Amino acid sequence: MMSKILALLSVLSIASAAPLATCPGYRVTNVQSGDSYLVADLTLAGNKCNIYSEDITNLRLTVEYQTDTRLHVLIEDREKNVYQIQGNILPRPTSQNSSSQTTDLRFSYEANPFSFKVTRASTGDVLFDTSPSPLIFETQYLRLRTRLPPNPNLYGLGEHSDSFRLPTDGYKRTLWNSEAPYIPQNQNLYGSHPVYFEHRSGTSNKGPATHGVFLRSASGMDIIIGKSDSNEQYLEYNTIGGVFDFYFLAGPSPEQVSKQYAAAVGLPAMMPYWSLGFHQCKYGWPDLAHVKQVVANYSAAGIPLEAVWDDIDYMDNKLDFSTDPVRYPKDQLRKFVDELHGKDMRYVQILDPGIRNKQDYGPFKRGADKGVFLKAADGSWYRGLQWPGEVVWPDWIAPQTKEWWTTEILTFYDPNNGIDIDGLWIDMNEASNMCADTMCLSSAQDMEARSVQVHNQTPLSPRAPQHAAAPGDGQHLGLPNRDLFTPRYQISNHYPSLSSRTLFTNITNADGTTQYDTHNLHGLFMSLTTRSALVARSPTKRPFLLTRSTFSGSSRFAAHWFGDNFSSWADYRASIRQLLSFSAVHNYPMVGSDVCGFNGQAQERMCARWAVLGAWHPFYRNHADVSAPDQEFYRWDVVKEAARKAVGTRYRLLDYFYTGLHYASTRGEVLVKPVWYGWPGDENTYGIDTQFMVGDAVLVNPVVEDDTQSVSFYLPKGVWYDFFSHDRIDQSAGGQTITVTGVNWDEISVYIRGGSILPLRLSDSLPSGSDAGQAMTTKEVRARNFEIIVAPDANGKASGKLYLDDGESLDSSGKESEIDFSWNGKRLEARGTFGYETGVKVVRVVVLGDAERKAEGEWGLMGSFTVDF
Ligand SMILES: *[C@@H]1O[C@H](CO)[C@@H](O)[C@H](O)[C@H]1NC(C)=O
Ligand SMILES: *[C@@H]1O[C@H](CO)[C@@H](O)[C@H](O)[C@H]1NC(C)=O
Ligand SMILES: *[C@@H]1O[C@H](CO)[C@@H](O)[C@H](O)[C@H]1NC(C)=O
Ligand SMILES: CC(=O)N[C@H]1CO[C@H](CO)[C@@H](O)[C@@H]1O
Repeated sequence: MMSKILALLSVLSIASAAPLATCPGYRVTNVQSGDSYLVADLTLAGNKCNIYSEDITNLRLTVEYQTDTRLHVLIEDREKNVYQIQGNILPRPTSQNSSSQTTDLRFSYEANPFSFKVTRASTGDVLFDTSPSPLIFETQYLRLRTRLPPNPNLYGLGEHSDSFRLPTDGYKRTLWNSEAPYIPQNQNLYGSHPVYFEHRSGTSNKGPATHGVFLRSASGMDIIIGKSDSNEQYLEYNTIGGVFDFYFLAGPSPEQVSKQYAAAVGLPAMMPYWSLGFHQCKYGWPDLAHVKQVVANYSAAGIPLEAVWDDIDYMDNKLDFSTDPVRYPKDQLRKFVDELHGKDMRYVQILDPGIRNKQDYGPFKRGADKGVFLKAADGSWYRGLQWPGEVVWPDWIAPQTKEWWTTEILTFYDPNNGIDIDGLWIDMNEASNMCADTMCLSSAQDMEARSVQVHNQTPLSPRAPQHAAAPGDGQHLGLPNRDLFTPRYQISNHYPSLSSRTLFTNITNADGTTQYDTHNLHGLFMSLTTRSALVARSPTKRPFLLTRSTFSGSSRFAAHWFGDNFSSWADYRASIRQLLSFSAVHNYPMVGSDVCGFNGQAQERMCARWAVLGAWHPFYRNHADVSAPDQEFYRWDVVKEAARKAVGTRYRLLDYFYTGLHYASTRGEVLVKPVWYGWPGDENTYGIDTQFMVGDAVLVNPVVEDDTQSVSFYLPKGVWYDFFSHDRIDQSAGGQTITVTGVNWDEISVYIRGGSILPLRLSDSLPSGSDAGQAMTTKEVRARNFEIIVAPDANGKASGKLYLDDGESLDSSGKESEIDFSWNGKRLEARGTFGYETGVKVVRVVVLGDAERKAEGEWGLMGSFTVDF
């Protein structure tokens, strides 16, 4: 009896008693440095503390002054066995060998115990300082803490639905990609973006400055922001693997940090022009006849509908690459898509990663023949549960998977005899597994409810996974001999364990890495593979792809929506916070929420407000769950009117959005930004997450309270013009909170910032001179003439830009126009390059002000021009 109790006690002491502070840390030896780098050995400075696993004795430190604004600090195991993200999925930023004498970010260290600081040379500000506690680097637990100034302004670390500026005490961000119905706050959601921006307001002799910290790690982790017992502010990384691979980004302006982050993880993909149109989708449309009615009813309501989306309803028994023979017969679906194309409309379908494992199912059979699916240890396919029933999952890392997936896409979506889609939507790619527990044992009810075939075997095999490469080969494939299923440090996943509702973390990938290390990259790998299949299908066209699960760098391949939210005012507000985090911090411009909410019943006024708000998000799609009532905009009078006006306004601004996307995809500029990006010295702006800027010219202030018609918002310093009435507000003396009342359900407060020039499409003007009325498709928008809105600043000056191309070519080089407008108080000048051939003209110039001025005429967009007032 006694001995048993003792044994139990000793187990407990390993698990919880050893205080983290007793860990010895590391000491620095063998330092070598040059003007642009420093390398050193780190060696455990005492006895192993083995808190959650085993301390790694020998580490290597590499510091690179990569550019004048990017500092790389890598702490890795000397043997290079610990997993690091594959370079082909997220290429490493390379060093330009900047000089440590000229960069703004300086690295310094303490040798024993090792800690380091990153200091901004120009101000002496310490940006990162790991001295509060010793570095812990174990086989399955890593910890690093940095000291921060009190109550720092921190942003990012998504995907989450929390406040845009993160809480600073008792706050934990868990990064572990997961299906997350109802996008709960304070929990891990579908994607992982281990990057934060910190903004400092400056002091009387130092200006405001922002910097960024990107941890290039796909490991599951908890990032804790809090205050120590001695009330010292900190941010602490607790990961279950990987290495500490930091990129520090100097800014100093927030927009510069965004650009530096884009340079580190890759620029977002340029989107086709049409994808800025309005999209409608619904899970649960019963049949094709119903979908046709939706299209007809939008048309009858006079609301422009650009793209129709089909959720899994179109599939035969929810199988990828199939159509339901009764409800969506293939020949009729083909005819429907042709009809849509005839009306210049678009069609998008969903695909899921789970592949039904049935011998007579072609995609499975062909995949199995090529060996593309993840395997259990005994060599059988690793199985789980998804919409079609029992499924297997592609190993996106296996080279033959790309070939197989591309062939399936080329065949099923062959324009000549298949479904001629315009884009694809990939879902459930966290990956989501519907088994209620890790062993798939208590799933019978789940499955019955979904009327899928019962699966009565555990999807596992008993033997341990085999590494494709031998341990100790120094290839970053992951340490051998870890507990890949139940690591002792448990991150705060919102499901009970790491493997709950996803793929088992002890599954081995084709290259020898394991799901334990690559889990957070599943959506990224699937996005890369699917995008490349779309390019193979239409080699000269820009693909359109939407993904649910993301990681840093996913915007190179796909757009993103914020997942399965709720039809509530709370989630209407959450969409703004998510928009800001993704667009401004996560380098993700093409994003939006399910407008009017995915789950639950949309209420008329809320849906009207959301229809209007959604029109100011880059990606604009109404979508709802099978369990939710229909919520197409035309179903309520108030919403119908709101949507008609909102889409009309959006379509006038479509080239403004498109220009923003172009510069996001070529220069890393930020399309949607928080107010503080424009006023980094104004502390009133730092916490704002109910307003946003689209580009530099437009401030959007939606009504955010439930069921009200008034809104209070902050109007920062400057001259402003109401977008709709053109009324001028002079706020030059300083920012102020403004209250606007009587905002109808179809209205929204939008201001143009003084100093901007906005090119807008005219709804009623064609080059032929005839009046065409509201453009119903983006193709019609592209045929409309422009008016140029000049909004002078306090000095009477303004500038702006316009980018034009054919809207769909993958490579537009030589066929683009990049036009810079400037206004000096008397003359508008348009200069730039004019490679895009267009008959569309500027037919009106409006100079805003207390006395508005207008010039009408015809100015072509194939060369420079001036307009004098
Ligand atoms: C930077 O220095 C390294 C090491 O000397 C060298 O291999 C690399 O080519 C250099 N890179 C550039 C961009 O000069
Ligand atoms: C379309 O409108 C017609 C006429 O109002 C209505 O009967 C029908 O139910 C609507 N269908 C859909 C799918 O909205
Ligand atoms: C993964 O871990 C579970 C739980 O211990 C175990 O049942 C299973 O056999 C393991 N699978 C592999 C492939 O090692
Ligand atoms: C971000 C947010 O407010 N999410 C909410 C979505 O809806 C569910 C259910 O109503 C809430 O639990 C979440 O908090």
